[in-house]
Amino acid sequence: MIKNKFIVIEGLEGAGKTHACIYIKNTLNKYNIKNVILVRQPGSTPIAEEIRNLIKKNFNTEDFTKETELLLMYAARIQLVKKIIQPALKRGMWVISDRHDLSSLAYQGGGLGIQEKKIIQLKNLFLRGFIPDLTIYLDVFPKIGLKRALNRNSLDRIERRKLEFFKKTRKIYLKNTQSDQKIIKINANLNINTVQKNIKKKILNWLKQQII
Ligand code: Z5A
Repeated sequence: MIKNKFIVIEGLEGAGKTHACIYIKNTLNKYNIKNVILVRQPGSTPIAEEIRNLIKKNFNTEDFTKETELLLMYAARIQLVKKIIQPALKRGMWVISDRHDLSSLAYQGGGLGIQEKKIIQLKNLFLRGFIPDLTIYLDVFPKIGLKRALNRNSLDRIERRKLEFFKKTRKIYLKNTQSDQKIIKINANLNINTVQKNIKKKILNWLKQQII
């Protein structure tokens, strides 16, 4: 038997997170874990989706301060955690989230330069000890990820930032994912079939360790 879990997928745009979330859900289903919900951050509740639209919107007359951007990310996160994720976990559901708090450390910390300790204070204040059971970090070079994102749609406000922003973001992802036992790093520069094969191998191995 395996207790239900909270799994997070992290990475830059175009890393393949959305694909990975669906792929992991299907893999769990095949192993008879059927009670799985997918969420995304920011978003996945009516209020958090409104915040998402606001964050992604290009304003011609005014830009967000970096602090506003961080607080909006956290507002959406808390809304989702309290309204959907924690109640679902309590009901015995598995939850897979496309992004979580590592995104704020990487984007608003690494990319925008907000001090890490301030972001961690925010995390401790509102998320307290609530942490994912497993995080899969899909590591992609910014140039490759942005090219994939650009092939798919027009760029939103954050995606329009310079390559340097995403290099700094990736640097912090790499720093924060290197020595945590609950984080698995996958090379997402490879073709999608190889990435999926590697995700499956890691997930199945991890599941074996979760049997109680
Ligand atoms: N953000 C933040 O700043 N701080 C925070 O705390 C949080 C978020 C939570 C969310 O936008 C934005 O919010 C995001 C970070 C910021 N902004 N940026 N920039 P989003 O949800 O719209 O964007 P995203 O999270 O970056 O997702 P994405 O662009 O949709 O990328 P993805 O989910 O990682 O990739 P995908 O949709 O699975 O695949 C993208 C395309 O690449 C698609 O055409 C695939 O077929 C292709 N793909 C995927 N994998 C491969 C491989 N391996 N090879 C070739 N092609 C591939």
